[in-house]
Amino acid sequence: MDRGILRSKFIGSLIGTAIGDTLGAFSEGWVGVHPTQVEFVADNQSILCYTDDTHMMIGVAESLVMKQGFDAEHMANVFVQNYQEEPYRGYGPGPPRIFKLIGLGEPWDKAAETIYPGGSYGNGSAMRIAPVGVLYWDQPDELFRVAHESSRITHSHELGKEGAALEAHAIALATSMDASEPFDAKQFLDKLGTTVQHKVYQQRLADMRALLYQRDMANIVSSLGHGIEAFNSVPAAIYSFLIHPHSFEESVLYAISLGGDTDTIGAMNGAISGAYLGISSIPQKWELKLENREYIENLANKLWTIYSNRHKSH
Ligand code: AR6
Ligand code: MG
Repeated sequence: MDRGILRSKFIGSLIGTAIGDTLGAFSEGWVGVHPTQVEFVADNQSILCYTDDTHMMIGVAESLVMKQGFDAEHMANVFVQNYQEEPYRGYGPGPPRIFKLIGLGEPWDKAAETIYPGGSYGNGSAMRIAPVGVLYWDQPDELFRVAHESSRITHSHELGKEGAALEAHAIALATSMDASEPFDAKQFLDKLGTTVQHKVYQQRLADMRALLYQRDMANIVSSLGHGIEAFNSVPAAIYSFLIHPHSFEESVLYAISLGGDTDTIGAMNGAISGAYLGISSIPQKWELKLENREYIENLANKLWTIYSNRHKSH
């Protein structure tokens, strides 16, 4: 693939996460939201401020860049430090409790197991996974290992880890594909299906396939969910991309219109759509208003450099 296009996909996925997050932030918890409402709110803001979804995605990227790859303990400490600096970002209930324990000296791989039976299956580890999805898009073993292990820091439940891995896989696939070629949603689902382990996610993939032909919104929400749990939000984000592969704007607005955990479904959708279509697909009217846009773009470029160096040495 052309290197310029590939680099643009790295940037598109990180900025896409942030745009989906900022656009969906005001309607979190709503039953549904009309796309024109989302546009209206965005048009009337001078800065599009992001929430914990993007803040944690930044933490993932910062750690990958500083360590030139994945180091779980380092990433955990970056999360803790970022949270201490900006605790007002709207974090879910679990992570701040884990960060406190790690701050008190609890090992990174033990703290997450102390909250919720079996650990958390919230969507908090899938929403931040874009840097992993692009950096390891062509290394499936590393992609899945790092998705699972990075999830474990805060979301150690099997369903939490698998949600992060499914979202990472969708981002990696989107990165690998040439957006000028015809898009085949069924093939995309087939590929995702090859790595999905748990029955809950297998069922969601089957539901997505059936819903490609029957696009009733109430049915989509009742089958795929729009909640805070990974299995009730990652599928909605992927599905919204599958039925709008050629437009970042339509894809993200649709994902948010499903209601529920709108910022997170928007962020996870934006990560996939941005990875498929590249940064140029993201409307300037939003991109230019994004809080800390240059910083996020810099992180994407640094991930790109790590990726490029890895390929030079082979
Ligand atoms: N058993 C029962 N409920 C659970 C379990 C479990 N094992 N795991 C999670 N939940 P959390 P997050 C429920 O706290 O994933 C921000 O607003 C439980 O109700 O780990 O980081 C972002 O925008 C728990 O409170 O947080 C995202 O929308 C909830 O799932 C969201 O928060 C979330 O899990 C991310 O939250
Ligand atoms: Mg959310």
